[in-house]
Amino acid sequence: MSSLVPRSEVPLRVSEEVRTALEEGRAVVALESNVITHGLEYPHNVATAHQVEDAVREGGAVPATIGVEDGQLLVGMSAADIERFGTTPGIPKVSSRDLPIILAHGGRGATTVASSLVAAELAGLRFFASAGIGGVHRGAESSMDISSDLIQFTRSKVAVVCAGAKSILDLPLTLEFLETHCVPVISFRSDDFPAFYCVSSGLPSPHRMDDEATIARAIEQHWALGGPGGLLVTQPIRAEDAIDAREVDAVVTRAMLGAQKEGIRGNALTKYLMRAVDKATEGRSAKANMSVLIGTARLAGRLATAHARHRRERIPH
Ligand code: PSU
Ligand code: MN
Repeated sequence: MSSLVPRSEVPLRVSEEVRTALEEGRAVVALESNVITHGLEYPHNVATAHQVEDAVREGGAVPATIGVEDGQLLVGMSAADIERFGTTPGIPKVSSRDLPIILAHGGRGATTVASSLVAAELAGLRFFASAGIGGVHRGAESSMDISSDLIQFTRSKVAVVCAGAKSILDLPLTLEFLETHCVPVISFRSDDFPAFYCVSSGLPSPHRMDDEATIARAIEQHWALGGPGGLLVTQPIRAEDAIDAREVDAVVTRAMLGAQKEGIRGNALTKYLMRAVDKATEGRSAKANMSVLIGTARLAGRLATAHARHRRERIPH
């Protein structure tokens, strides 16, 4: 269907491999590029981006890393694209509302969860994997800092697999927001909502499911019921790679004060807080980061595969 609908004004460049997979009804998983430019340092960023793509393949799906270059939305960045993004300083973080501007300028940008979902949906992708999503920030009662990732979940029909969100955010408020906006949250083989570095945020998850086929059915039902947006599927970090929750909490609380003093706010805050946690936990957070990215990518690959199978079985050739 998508090839018959003219997407005239959107400069979308879908890689050969991704296009073929979609045409054949095979599973594809979208990935963001902001984590390459802003989440990790070179050369870990590039190495990790490849490991994440490999993990999607292990799950049985085709990876599609998303970014913006020459005013085009890239869906399925090549190894050369990833290397360029990973080594070029100053590539801006581009969220949903920045997309039209960067496309009009013919520019380049690293996509966040939100803007990656926009591109993924346009290309016909149904799955996306990320380590941690943006959410409601601590102190949002006065700063009103709520990531557009959450808004985009209500708009893009893409299932998002993640390890929850970092406790740099207000996780209870993030869950409240998702409930208010009718975004289903399913935790894979866990009773708790995870907190990125930590197996549990201490908050119960709204729903638990233990097998991929049931989750694939729930995703399909969400859309069959007319759900206009996505769902969140969480998987916690492996226990052996986790960092103690009290330790992360203490660091974040200190970093929040630092940010206040230095006047860091808005879209620079996420990176500032993440760097503070990285510094305070030394090598452990980088290791945890990789573990989370790879784990969620692999699960997203498996879920996308289960979902593609579910669709094939329902729609006879
Ligand atoms: N949380 C993480 N790691 C990240 C981000 C969030 O644990 O890399 C990035 C993602 O790209 C996410 C974005 O989409 O930050 C959210 O930024 P903001 O809060 O400014 O919307
Ligand atoms: Mn923000």
